[in-house]
Amino acid sequence: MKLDVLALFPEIIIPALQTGILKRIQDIGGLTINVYNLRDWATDRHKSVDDYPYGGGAGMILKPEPLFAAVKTLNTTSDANVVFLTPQGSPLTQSLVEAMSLETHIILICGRYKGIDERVRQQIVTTEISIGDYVLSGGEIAALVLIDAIGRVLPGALGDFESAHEDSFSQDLLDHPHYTRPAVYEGMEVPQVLLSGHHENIKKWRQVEALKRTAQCRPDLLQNLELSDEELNILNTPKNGS
Ligand code: 9D3
Repeated sequence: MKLDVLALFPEIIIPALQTGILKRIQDIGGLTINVYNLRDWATDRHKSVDDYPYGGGAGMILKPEPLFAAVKTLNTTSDANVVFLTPQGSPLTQSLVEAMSLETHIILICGRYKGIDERVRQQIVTTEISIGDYVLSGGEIAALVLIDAIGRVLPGALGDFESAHEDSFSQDLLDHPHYTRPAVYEGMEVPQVLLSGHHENIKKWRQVEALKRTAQCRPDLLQNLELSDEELNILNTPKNGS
């Protein structure tokens, strides 16, 4: 996959791409990322990328010329998915991340100021994405969130140990609790079942704990699931309600 990023503050994005899983997936050739400064496509002698809004009001708007020119340069085969990170976009979800991870060329446009000229949205942008209902100061950090989420699902990004661990059950639920040594820390004990070596019981315990935790912390996630009779039973058992 090739990812081209257009930003006014590329320095926010670049260092994060040199670490961890994002570095690994680029090193093994699964992902090529180029981060460009939109100002490089500014046409006037002041290198301006923004201007006042027609009709008045506070804040500046990204001018159309640099964005049209940049996308024309980058979208050489004119088949890229041109994604605009914006508060008005579709909410980012793991299924959207997985769908995007199958694409071959994505161009990410990071907004700044009040927004971009509407003609860019209409003529160039194919997908608009928001990372959640809160206000950021620009699209760069949102782009980084999207790149990180896509990068880690690409083939080879996760080591065998990390990826094989995701069994089919844990997909739509929150994670179960985790423990490591020591078995007793300041009087607080690790649940006995985890020390038992009884793999079937451990699997069952984790399933119950994941369900309990999801019901407690994110009941909205359970609304969208078809729970089995066994799972409903677990949730309706009073001792699990706490
Ligand atoms: C006055 C209306 N504001 C919208 C709430 C204008 C505005 C504020 C902040 C327009 C853009 C921004 C900068 N935000 C992003 O570029 C952004 C974003 C976000 O703020 N929240 C969640 N997802 C995203 S993706 C890009």
